[in-house]
Amino acid sequence: TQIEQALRNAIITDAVDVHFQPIVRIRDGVVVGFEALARWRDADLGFVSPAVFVPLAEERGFIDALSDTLLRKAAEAALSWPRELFLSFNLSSAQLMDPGTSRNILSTLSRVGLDPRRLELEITETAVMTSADTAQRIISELRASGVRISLDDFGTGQSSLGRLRDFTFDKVKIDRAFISRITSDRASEHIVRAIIAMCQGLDLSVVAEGIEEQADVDMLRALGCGMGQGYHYGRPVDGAATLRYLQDHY
Ligand code: G
Ligand code: G
Ligand code: MN
Ligand code: NA
Repeated sequence: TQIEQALRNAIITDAVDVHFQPIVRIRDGVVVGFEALARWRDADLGFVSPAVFVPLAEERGFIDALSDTLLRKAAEAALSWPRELFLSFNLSSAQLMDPGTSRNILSTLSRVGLDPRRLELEITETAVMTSADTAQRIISELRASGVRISLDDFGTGQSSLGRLRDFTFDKVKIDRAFISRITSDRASEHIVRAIIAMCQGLDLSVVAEGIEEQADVDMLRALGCGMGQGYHYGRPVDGAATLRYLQDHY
């Protein structure tokens, strides 16, 4: 298809870009890391969402090439940051079915020169479920090298709680569906409260996604949530704007 050919071409010509969104310590608003988010604008197609082109690359079998180039760019950017903030990078489900993934990631990091302890990989419940044994092996190999693993979009997948028992994660990212209603809907507030308490008991870090208002911050601070992310703190922006953001924020 046209879009597939354009995407393959964009990978070869290094035209797929990475933006970064701040992740902040809620207690004091200090920036602790950034999530890398793929961005692609094609001359003919215009902006294409990663929600479209990532699944396409998975389906057509070139997600490794796409992810390699994105991780390389993201890791290079992370090296230019003035502090040793962590880099959070999304892994797709197809990558968790491929036994070569851990080696690919570690070799990209080593080529760029980014310490694996600065990398966090975001995976979803659906992804770990589809190929549990392979996923578990990939996760173990990466964690053994110091890479941390985040469970993304937490609360929206299937059998979330069992995943926390069976797999080894470092962090949980509470899906923004809960955060967007946290000040208006008592059920969402109770669910978020329970997730935070559970994470404390399991010794997992927790990030609230989709924070858009100061009222959300106030509530999450009262609930003892460690980290937050969302438009309230900053939208995803390109590498240069990320450096400027870091000059203006702690
Ligand atoms: O930033 P945005 O809302 O457009 O992202 C849409 C979806 O694409 C999100 O689910 C996000 O996790 C995913 N995504 C963004 N960048 C990457 C990437 O580099 N790799 C993978 N696998 N998914 C990504
Ligand atoms: O699936 P994942 O959580 O990786 O997707 C992250 C996506 O959420 C990014 O595409 C980003 O653009 C989007 N996002 C980040 N912060 C906010 C926010 O505060 N509100 C909304 N609606 N979307 C957000
Ligand atoms: Mn994510
Ligand atoms: Na998420």
